[in-house]
Amino acid sequence: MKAAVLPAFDAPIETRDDVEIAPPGPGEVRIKVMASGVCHSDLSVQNGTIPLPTPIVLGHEGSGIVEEIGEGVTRLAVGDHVVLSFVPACGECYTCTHGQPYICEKSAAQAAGGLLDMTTRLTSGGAPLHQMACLGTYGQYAIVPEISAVKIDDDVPFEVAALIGCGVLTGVGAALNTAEIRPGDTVAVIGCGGVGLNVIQGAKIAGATKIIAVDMFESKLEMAREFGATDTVKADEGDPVSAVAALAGGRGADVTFEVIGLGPTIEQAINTTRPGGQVILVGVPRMDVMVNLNAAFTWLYLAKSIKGCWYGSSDVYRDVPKLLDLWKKGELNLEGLISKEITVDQVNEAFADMQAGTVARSVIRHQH
Ligand code: PAD
Ligand code: ZN
Repeated sequence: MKAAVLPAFDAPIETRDDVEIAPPGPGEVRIKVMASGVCHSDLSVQNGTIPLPTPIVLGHEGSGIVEEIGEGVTRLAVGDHVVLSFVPACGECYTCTHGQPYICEKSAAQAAGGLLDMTTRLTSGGAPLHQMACLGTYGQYAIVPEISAVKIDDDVPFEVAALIGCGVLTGVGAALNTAEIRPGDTVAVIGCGGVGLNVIQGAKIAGATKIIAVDMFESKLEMAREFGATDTVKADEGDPVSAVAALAGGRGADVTFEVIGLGPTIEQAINTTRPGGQVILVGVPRMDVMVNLNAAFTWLYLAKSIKGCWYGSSDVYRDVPKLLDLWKKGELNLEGLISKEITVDQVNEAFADMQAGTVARSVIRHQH
């Protein structure tokens, strides 16, 4: 089969035709991957921000059709259409049974670049090929754990379903699950890419009446307005912290989301939040990024709370149907996130477009 492969850290993506795929093992399913979004986290594997073993099939925002089921699979059947979840959620471990399936204990295996038993089902040129997030949606087919796929209705377009798998669950979930936004709140969103735009539309659904979008690119600020931002701040023109404060009654935002993953913008997010407000960290920083905070002022006298947001604090079995419902009612704009449909050979261009700020999302349509 054909797959876009990251051969080594910092190397360009290459399309390989010789990828062999093993049959699904117990608890696994074979997916015919139909569509995959290109997310910044894929690029972050290439540049070492998210360290994973190589060579690896990237892609963790996908949708497809179940083609074959392994022994003991009960949740899924051949022919089911699915959204792929970049965190497997077993429903049985300590964190799953404590309302935190987005950090399911089984997901720790993902760091090895394989499936739950830490081995991969892919080879290329006779050598093992890793799979990102137990998925690898830049491949035409994938073997994934049963607990990494959520059945959806057959009438949902695959490119829409793919985006749910990461950007929408993460961004909308950050606003609806991780944060506690109250009707009438002022919200700031720093970073308006594929994930940040979803934070913006989630904040609008949560009832925020002032949504301040911050980005380096005017093109992104325009998209932000389409997704519900009421005010915009161009990050490289003056100090974004005072610009947000001025728009937020001089006191700062009730809730600020950082959706980039850089030390300086994480500090900006903390400083643009009003005393007593919430800071939600969504962007994935490099492993060596440290934040130096004044303990007395940040937490104590100013009573700010800082929350990490992994996968929008989502329960995929609850939230995938919920988000699709919101989309069907016209409250979530998913088609508008798709700036470009591409083939699997065009991932390098999609990474370049993402960095140039010209796309919300590029979506790969696999040919079979
Ligand atoms: P993206 O590249 O589409 O968007 C990032 C945006 O940030 C772009 O619009 C940039 O112009 C903007 N930006 C960059 N630097 C600055 C700056 N200094 N000031 C203001 N704006 C700036 O990425 P994305 O939306 O796909 O992903 C965003 C982050 O979220 C990234 O770190 C990714 O790894 C992370 C992510 N987190 C989770 C999670 O579960 N927490 C899930 C998926 C993605
Ligand atoms: Zn992602």
